[in-house]
Amino acid sequence: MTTTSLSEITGLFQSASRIVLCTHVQPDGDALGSLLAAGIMLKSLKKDVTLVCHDPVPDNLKILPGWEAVRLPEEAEGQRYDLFCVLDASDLERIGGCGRLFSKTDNTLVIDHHASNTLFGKYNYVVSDVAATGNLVYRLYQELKVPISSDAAACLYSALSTDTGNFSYGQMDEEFFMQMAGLIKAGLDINKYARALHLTKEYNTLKLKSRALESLSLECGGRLSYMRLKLADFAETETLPDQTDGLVNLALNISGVKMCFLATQLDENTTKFSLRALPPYDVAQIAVEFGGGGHVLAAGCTIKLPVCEAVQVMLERMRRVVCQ
Ligand SMILES: [Mn+2]
Repeated sequence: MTTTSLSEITGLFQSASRIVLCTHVQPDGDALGSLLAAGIMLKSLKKDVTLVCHDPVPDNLKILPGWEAVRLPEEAEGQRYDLFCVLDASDLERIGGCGRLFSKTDNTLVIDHHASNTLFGKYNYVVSDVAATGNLVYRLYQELKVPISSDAAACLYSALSTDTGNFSYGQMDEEFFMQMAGLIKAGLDINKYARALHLTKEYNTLKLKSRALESLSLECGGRLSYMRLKLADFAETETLPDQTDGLVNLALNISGVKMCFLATQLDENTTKFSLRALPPYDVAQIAVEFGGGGHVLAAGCTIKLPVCEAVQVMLERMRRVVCQ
Protein backbone atom coordinates (compact mmCIF):
# COMPACT_ATOMS: atom_id res chain seq x y z
CA MET A 1 0.00 0.00 0.00
CA THR A 2 1.58 3.30 -1.07
CA THR A 3 0.93 5.97 1.48
CA THR A 4 2.41 9.30 2.43
CA SER A 5 4.88 9.34 5.33
CA LEU A 6 4.02 10.83 8.70
CA SER A 7 6.54 13.68 8.25
CA GLU A 8 5.05 14.61 4.85
CA ILE A 9 1.57 14.66 6.43
CA THR A 10 2.65 17.01 9.18
CA GLY A 11 4.31 19.17 6.51
CA LEU A 12 0.97 19.42 4.70
CA PHE A 13 -0.74 20.63 7.87
CA GLN A 14 2.04 23.10 8.63
CA SER A 15 1.96 24.72 5.19
CA ALA A 16 -1.85 25.07 5.04
CA SER A 17 -3.72 27.82 6.86
CA ARG A 18 -7.39 27.11 6.04
CA ILE A 19 -8.12 23.43 6.69
CA VAL A 20 -11.32 21.37 6.46
CA LEU A 21 -11.55 18.20 8.52
CA CYS A 22 -14.25 15.70 7.57
CA THR A 23 -15.38 12.25 8.66
CA HIS A 24 -17.79 9.56 7.46
CA VAL A 25 -21.62 9.55 7.39
CA GLN A 26 -23.36 8.41 10.59
CA PRO A 27 -20.23 9.14 12.64
CA ASP A 28 -19.22 6.72 15.41
CA GLY A 29 -16.86 7.19 18.34
CA ASP A 30 -13.71 6.78 16.22
CA ALA A 31 -14.94 9.02 13.41
CA LEU A 32 -16.06 11.88 15.64
CA GLY A 33 -13.33 11.42 18.26
CA SER A 34 -10.61 11.55 15.57
CA LEU A 35 -12.24 14.56 13.91
CA LEU A 36 -12.49 16.57 17.14
CA ALA A 37 -9.00 15.60 18.38
CA ALA A 38 -7.44 16.57 15.05
CA GLY A 39 -9.37 19.85 15.21
CA ILE A 40 -8.03 20.67 18.68
CA MET A 41 -4.49 19.88 17.48
CA LEU A 42 -4.70 22.15 14.43
CA LYS A 43 -6.29 24.98 16.39
CA SER A 44 -3.37 24.88 18.81
CA LEU A 45 -1.15 25.38 15.73
CA LYS A 46 -3.21 28.54 15.01
CA LYS A 47 -4.87 27.06 11.92
CA ASP A 48 -8.29 28.13 10.67
CA VAL A 49 -10.16 24.82 11.06
CA THR A 50 -13.62 23.85 9.78
CA LEU A 51 -15.14 20.53 10.90
CA VAL A 52 -17.74 18.91 8.62
CA CYS A 53 -19.87 15.77 8.54
CA HIS A 54 -22.75 14.69 6.29
CA ASP A 55 -24.88 13.80 9.34
CA PRO A 56 -25.51 15.67 12.60
CA VAL A 57 -23.64 14.49 15.70
CA PRO A 58 -25.61 11.61 17.31
CA ASP A 59 -26.92 12.25 20.83
CA ASN A 60 -24.67 9.65 22.51
CA LEU A 61 -21.52 11.46 21.29
CA LYS A 62 -22.62 14.90 22.44
CA ILE A 63 -20.51 14.33 25.54
CA LEU A 64 -17.32 14.84 23.50
CA PRO A 65 -15.73 18.29 23.94
CA GLY A 66 -16.23 20.58 20.94
CA TRP A 67 -18.93 18.57 19.11
CA GLU A 68 -21.00 21.78 18.64
CA ALA A 69 -18.45 23.03 16.08
CA VAL A 70 -19.24 20.24 13.58
CA ARG A 71 -21.00 21.67 10.50
CA LEU A 72 -23.13 20.12 7.78
CA PRO A 73 -21.39 20.28 4.37
CA GLU A 74 -23.66 23.02 2.98
CA GLU A 75 -22.64 25.26 5.91
CA ALA A 76 -18.96 25.03 4.90
CA GLU A 77 -19.30 25.61 1.16
CA GLY A 78 -18.63 28.86 -0.73
CA GLN A 79 -15.12 29.29 0.70
CA ARG A 80 -11.70 28.20 -0.47
CA TYR A 81 -9.59 25.89 1.64
CA ASP A 82 -5.90 24.99 1.39
CA LEU A 83 -6.37 21.42 2.56
CA PHE A 84 -9.29 18.98 2.87
CA CYS A 85 -8.52 16.14 5.27
CA VAL A 86 -10.79 13.07 5.54
CA LEU A 87 -10.62 10.90 8.66
CA ASP A 88 -11.80 7.28 9.10
CA ALA A 89 -13.51 6.94 5.68
CA SER A 90 -12.47 4.16 3.28
CA ASP A 91 -13.87 5.71 0.09
CA LEU A 92 -15.32 8.93 -1.23
CA GLU A 93 -18.95 7.73 -0.95
CA ARG A 94 -18.46 7.34 2.82
CA ILE A 95 -18.35 11.12 3.30
CA GLY A 96 -21.72 11.63 1.59
CA GLY A 97 -22.51 15.24 0.74
CA CYS A 98 -19.04 16.40 1.87
CA GLY A 99 -17.76 14.94 -1.42
CA ARG A 100 -18.65 18.15 -3.31
CA LEU A 101 -16.34 20.24 -1.14
CA PHE A 102 -13.68 17.52 -1.37
CA SER A 103 -13.62 17.65 -5.18
CA LYS A 104 -13.38 21.46 -5.15
CA THR A 105 -10.21 21.41 -3.03
CA ASP A 106 -6.82 20.85 -4.72
CA ASN A 107 -4.99 19.37 -1.76
CA THR A 108 -6.78 16.39 -0.27
CA LEU A 109 -5.51 14.09 2.44
CA VAL A 110 -6.99 10.81 3.68
CA ILE A 111 -6.12 9.50 7.15
CA ASP A 112 -7.60 6.05 7.76
CA HIS A 113 -7.11 2.52 9.08
CA HIS A 114 -9.44 0.46 6.82
CA ALA A 115 -7.60 -2.15 4.73
CA SER A 116 -10.23 -1.59 2.01
CA ASN A 117 -9.29 2.12 1.66
CA THR A 118 -9.30 3.18 -2.01
CA LEU A 119 -6.55 5.81 -1.44
CA PHE A 120 -8.86 8.46 -2.89
CA GLY A 121 -6.90 11.46 -1.61
CA LYS A 122 -4.07 13.27 -3.35
CA TYR A 123 -2.14 12.27 -0.22
CA ASN A 124 -3.02 9.21 1.85
CA TYR A 125 -1.89 8.16 5.31
CA VAL A 126 -3.54 4.76 5.48
CA VAL A 127 -2.29 2.26 8.03
CA SER A 128 -4.37 -0.88 8.42
CA ASP A 129 -2.58 -2.40 11.42
CA VAL A 130 -3.86 0.09 13.97
CA ALA A 131 -7.14 -0.37 15.83
CA ALA A 132 -8.56 3.09 15.20
CA THR A 133 -8.05 6.23 13.15
CA GLY A 134 -7.57 7.86 16.55
CA ASN A 135 -4.26 5.95 16.88
CA LEU A 136 -3.04 7.77 13.75
CA VAL A 137 -4.20 11.15 15.06
CA TYR A 138 -2.22 10.41 18.23
CA ARG A 139 0.89 9.87 16.06
CA LEU A 140 0.27 13.29 14.48
CA TYR A 141 0.23 14.91 17.92
CA GLN A 142 3.60 13.28 18.65
CA GLU A 143 5.15 14.19 15.28
CA LEU A 144 3.94 17.80 15.57
CA LYS A 145 4.97 17.90 19.26
CA VAL A 146 1.54 19.21 20.27
CA PRO A 147 0.72 18.43 23.93
CA ILE A 148 -2.53 16.46 24.35
CA SER A 149 -5.11 18.44 26.31
CA SER A 150 -7.65 16.69 28.56
CA ASP A 151 -10.34 17.52 25.95
CA ALA A 152 -8.26 15.93 23.17
CA ALA A 153 -7.64 12.93 25.46
CA ALA A 154 -11.42 12.40 25.85
CA CYS A 155 -11.87 12.50 22.06
CA LEU A 156 -9.00 10.09 21.42
CA TYR A 157 -10.26 7.75 24.14
CA SER A 158 -13.63 7.72 22.35
CA ALA A 159 -11.81 6.67 19.16
CA LEU A 160 -9.60 3.98 20.72
CA SER A 161 -12.27 2.43 22.93
CA THR A 162 -15.05 2.45 20.30
CA ASP A 163 -13.13 0.66 17.55
CA THR A 164 -11.94 -2.04 19.95
CA GLY A 165 -15.41 -2.72 21.41
CA ASN A 166 -14.27 -1.13 24.67
CA PHE A 167 -10.91 -2.95 24.60
CA SER A 168 -12.20 -6.36 23.49
CA TYR A 169 -10.84 -6.84 19.93
CA GLY A 170 -8.65 -5.32 17.23
CA GLN A 171 -5.01 -4.28 17.06
CA MET A 172 -4.37 -3.64 20.76
CA ASP A 173 -0.58 -3.79 20.68
CA GLU A 174 2.07 -2.09 22.78
CA GLU A 175 1.78 1.23 20.91
CA PHE A 176 -1.98 1.16 21.51
CA PHE A 177 -1.58 0.92 25.29
CA MET A 178 1.31 3.38 25.34
CA GLN A 179 -1.10 5.82 23.72
CA MET A 180 -3.82 4.96 26.27
CA ALA A 181 -1.30 5.64 29.04
CA GLY A 182 -0.58 8.98 27.35
CA LEU A 183 -4.28 9.84 27.45
CA ILE A 184 -4.49 9.08 31.17
CA LYS A 185 -1.38 11.21 31.73
CA ALA A 186 -3.08 14.03 29.81
CA GLY A 187 -5.93 14.05 32.34
CA LEU A 188 -8.51 11.74 30.77
CA ASP A 189 -11.48 11.13 33.08
CA ILE A 190 -11.84 7.52 31.93
CA ASN A 191 -14.62 6.58 34.35
CA LYS A 192 -16.83 9.44 33.21
CA TYR A 193 -16.34 8.80 29.50
CA ALA A 194 -16.49 4.99 29.76
CA ARG A 195 -19.85 5.27 31.47
CA ALA A 196 -21.25 7.74 28.93
CA LEU A 197 -19.88 6.04 25.82
CA HIS A 198 -20.09 2.36 26.69
CA LEU A 199 -22.48 1.76 29.60
CA THR A 200 -25.33 4.26 29.35
CA LYS A 201 -28.07 3.47 26.81
CA GLU A 202 -31.29 5.19 25.88
CA TYR A 203 -34.35 3.56 27.47
CA ASN A 204 -36.01 2.88 24.10
CA THR A 205 -32.94 1.27 22.54
CA LEU A 206 -32.81 -1.06 25.54
CA LYS A 207 -36.46 -1.99 24.92
CA LEU A 208 -35.56 -2.67 21.28
CA LYS A 209 -32.72 -4.91 22.46
CA SER A 210 -35.22 -6.90 24.50
CA ARG A 211 -37.40 -7.33 21.36
CA ALA A 212 -34.36 -8.60 19.45
CA LEU A 213 -33.52 -11.06 22.26
CA GLU A 214 -37.13 -12.34 22.32
CA SER A 215 -36.72 -13.31 18.67
CA LEU A 216 -33.37 -15.06 19.20
CA SER A 217 -33.24 -18.60 17.78
CA LEU A 218 -30.57 -21.29 17.46
CA GLU A 219 -30.10 -23.64 14.51
CA CYS A 220 -27.71 -26.45 13.57
CA GLY A 221 -27.17 -27.62 17.15
CA GLY A 222 -26.27 -24.11 18.28
CA ARG A 223 -23.72 -23.24 15.56
CA LEU A 224 -26.02 -20.75 13.84
CA SER A 225 -28.17 -18.08 15.49
CA TYR A 226 -30.43 -15.30 14.31
CA MET A 227 -32.77 -12.53 15.43
CA ARG A 228 -35.33 -10.44 13.59
CA LEU A 229 -36.93 -7.07 14.18
CA LYS A 230 -40.24 -6.18 12.55
CA LEU A 231 -41.79 -2.79 11.87
CA ALA A 232 -44.04 -3.27 14.92
CA ASP A 233 -40.98 -3.69 17.17
CA PHE A 234 -39.73 -0.25 16.12
CA ALA A 235 -43.16 1.36 16.36
CA GLU A 236 -43.91 -0.05 19.81
CA THR A 237 -40.50 0.88 21.27
CA GLU A 238 -40.44 4.26 19.47
CA THR A 239 -37.13 3.47 17.78
CA LEU A 240 -35.84 3.58 14.20
CA PRO A 241 -34.03 0.91 12.16
CA ASP A 242 -30.79 2.94 12.53
CA GLN A 243 -30.82 2.19 16.28
CA THR A 244 -29.92 -1.49 15.77
CA ASP A 245 -26.17 -0.75 16.00
CA GLY A 246 -24.35 -3.60 17.72
CA LEU A 247 -27.47 -5.70 18.37
CA VAL A 248 -26.30 -8.44 15.98
CA ASN A 249 -23.39 -9.14 18.32
CA LEU A 250 -25.83 -10.46 20.94
CA ALA A 251 -26.46 -13.38 18.58
CA LEU A 252 -22.77 -13.91 17.83
CA ASN A 253 -21.59 -13.85 21.45
CA ILE A 254 -23.30 -17.10 22.46
CA SER A 255 -21.16 -20.13 23.34
CA GLY A 256 -20.91 -22.42 20.33
CA VAL A 257 -22.24 -19.96 17.74
CA LYS A 258 -20.07 -19.62 14.61
CA MET A 259 -22.26 -17.46 12.41
CA CYS A 260 -25.34 -15.31 12.92
CA PHE A 261 -27.56 -12.63 11.47
CA LEU A 262 -29.99 -9.92 12.45
CA ALA A 263 -32.85 -9.39 9.98
CA THR A 264 -34.46 -5.94 10.11
CA GLN A 265 -37.73 -5.29 8.30
CA LEU A 266 -37.48 -1.96 6.47
CA ASP A 267 -40.88 -2.19 4.72
CA GLU A 268 -43.34 -4.90 3.56
CA ASN A 269 -40.93 -6.16 0.88
CA THR A 270 -37.47 -5.12 2.08
CA THR A 271 -35.36 -6.81 4.72
CA LYS A 272 -31.91 -5.63 5.79
CA PHE A 273 -29.36 -8.15 7.08
CA SER A 274 -26.38 -7.72 9.40
CA LEU A 275 -24.16 -10.79 9.20
CA ARG A 276 -21.42 -11.88 11.61
CA ALA A 277 -19.03 -14.83 11.78
CA LEU A 278 -16.08 -16.15 13.73
CA PRO A 279 -12.91 -17.41 11.99
CA PRO A 280 -12.53 -19.38 9.73
CA TYR A 281 -15.95 -18.47 8.37
CA ASP A 282 -16.67 -15.69 5.88
CA VAL A 283 -19.87 -13.64 5.72
CA ALA A 284 -18.51 -11.09 3.20
CA GLN A 285 -18.93 -13.72 0.48
CA ILE A 286 -22.57 -14.35 1.49
CA ALA A 287 -23.32 -10.61 1.60
CA VAL A 288 -21.83 -10.11 -1.88
CA GLU A 289 -24.06 -12.89 -3.27
CA PHE A 290 -27.08 -10.84 -2.15
CA GLY A 291 -25.70 -7.58 -3.55
CA GLY A 292 -24.16 -6.34 -0.27
CA GLY A 293 -20.60 -6.24 1.05
CA GLY A 294 -18.36 -5.73 4.05
CA HIS A 295 -15.59 -7.51 5.90
CA VAL A 296 -14.96 -11.25 6.26
CA LEU A 297 -16.35 -11.36 9.81
CA ALA A 298 -18.89 -8.50 9.60
CA ALA A 299 -20.97 -7.76 6.52
CA GLY A 300 -24.43 -6.70 5.41
CA CYS A 301 -26.94 -6.87 2.59
CA THR A 302 -30.57 -6.18 1.74
CA ILE A 303 -33.03 -8.74 0.35
CA LYS A 304 -36.17 -7.62 -1.49
CA LEU A 305 -38.55 -10.05 0.22
CA PRO A 306 -41.01 -9.91 3.14
CA VAL A 307 -39.14 -10.49 6.40
CA CYS A 308 -40.28 -14.10 7.03
CA GLU A 309 -39.31 -15.25 3.54
CA ALA A 310 -36.05 -13.32 3.59
CA VAL A 311 -35.11 -14.95 6.92
CA GLN A 312 -35.72 -18.41 5.38
CA VAL A 313 -33.52 -17.55 2.39
CA MET A 314 -30.65 -16.40 4.63
CA LEU A 315 -31.03 -19.39 6.98
CA GLU A 316 -30.84 -21.75 4.01
CA ARG A 317 -27.68 -20.03 2.74
CA MET A 318 -25.91 -20.05 6.12
CA ARG A 319 -26.90 -23.64 6.89
CA ARG A 320 -24.94 -24.73 3.82
CA VAL A 321 -21.79 -23.30 5.39
CA VAL A 322 -22.02 -24.00 9.13
CA CYS A 323 -24.26 -27.08 9.41
CA GLN A 324 -21.88 -29.59 7.78
MN1 LIG B 1 -12.48 3.58 12.64
